[in-house]
Amino acid sequence: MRIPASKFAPRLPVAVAILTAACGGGTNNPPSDTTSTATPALTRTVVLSGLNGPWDVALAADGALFFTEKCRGLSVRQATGTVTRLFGTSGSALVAPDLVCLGQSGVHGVALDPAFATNRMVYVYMTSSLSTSPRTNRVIALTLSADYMGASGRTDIITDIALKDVGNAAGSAGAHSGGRLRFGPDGFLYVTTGDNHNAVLPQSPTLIGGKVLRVTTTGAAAPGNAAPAGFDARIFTYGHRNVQGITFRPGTGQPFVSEHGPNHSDEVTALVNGGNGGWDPKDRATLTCQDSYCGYSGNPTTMPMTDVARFPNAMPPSWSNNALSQGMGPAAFLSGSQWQAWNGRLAVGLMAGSRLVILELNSAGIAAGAVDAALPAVRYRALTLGPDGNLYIATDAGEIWRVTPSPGG
Ligand SMILES: [Ca+2]
Repeated sequence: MRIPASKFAPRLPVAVAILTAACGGGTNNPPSDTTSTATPALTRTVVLSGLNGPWDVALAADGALFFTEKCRGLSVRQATGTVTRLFGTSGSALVAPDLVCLGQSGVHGVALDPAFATNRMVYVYMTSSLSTSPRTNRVIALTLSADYMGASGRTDIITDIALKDVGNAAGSAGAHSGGRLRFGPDGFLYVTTGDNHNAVLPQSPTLIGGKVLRVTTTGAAAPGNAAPAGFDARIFTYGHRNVQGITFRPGTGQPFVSEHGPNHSDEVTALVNGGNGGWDPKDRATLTCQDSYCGYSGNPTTMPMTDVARFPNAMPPSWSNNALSQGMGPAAFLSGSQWQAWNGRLAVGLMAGSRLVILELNSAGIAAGAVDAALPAVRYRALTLGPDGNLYIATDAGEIWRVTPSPGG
């Protein structure tokens, strides 16, 4: 079902061009493309189709497109069109016998090392059976061959991200594993995790589910993480439910995350180092909870995604999908003058909502407007801005698109 954006947020006011046509020298600066008030036209190209649950996309500067499939592994499509299965199930260049595909869980995020062009390092987030009772989610580093045909040197740099190994009254096994990987402009790897329908995780100082981690390329805590004393040093922010997207605001570098709400209140949040997202689904006397998990038992007042009654200093949402949860998925900032009025805006994919929302943020990072992009109604699973300035999108229908902006929308 496609629901108009106006049901959830006010449409953007019509932008008014106030720049003069000619500046005539003096101290005036000529208008730059970044001040364009035109909405871009979007050209959508299907790059790959027939995929089995594509989950994330990463682009190399030479045009190579990496993608994960949840139950299959990591593959690459070279700029020539050649597709190679690099890591995962049988048939991959490097087989991972420990790959677990379980409900929502499996092979999730992929990120290329900032020095990929020279070191060929790639990172993937994968559910693994190498740890047992329970199994876990891991972040795995791989080295690719120069010709993109082989992978080697597997190193599991994080091994202890919680997995919902067994189903319970709150839902099926494999639920809420988070799993997006992105390098920040600071050069560190950000890893998003989920609450596993385990009420203890989000506010736990030592268990790393329901968190955003910030680590080095060896999985060690990045310097400067500012979670409270006693917290695992890898934790950047905590108190999250199931973070599906992370992206960095152009100009400031501030990370923004997108996460599912329960049956209300999907949220986008501007992260503050050491901050609490305010999700705490532990038992509450006023609610009837299932298996000690109260996440589905309340409403925006009794079980808020950001509980400022319990955590007055919790990070406020930049945008809340109001009364409903539409399965908020990935997020990516649009950047570059080719995006015209959307340069610097935040694209957010909704899965059940089947729409791509473009958020205008004010200087404090709070949404000032939201419009739907003119794209098909599908489940938006992954968003990545490529080095070519185009937006790459993976859908649950098994496709990867390249969306190119051009004048005249
Ligand atoms: Ca929150």
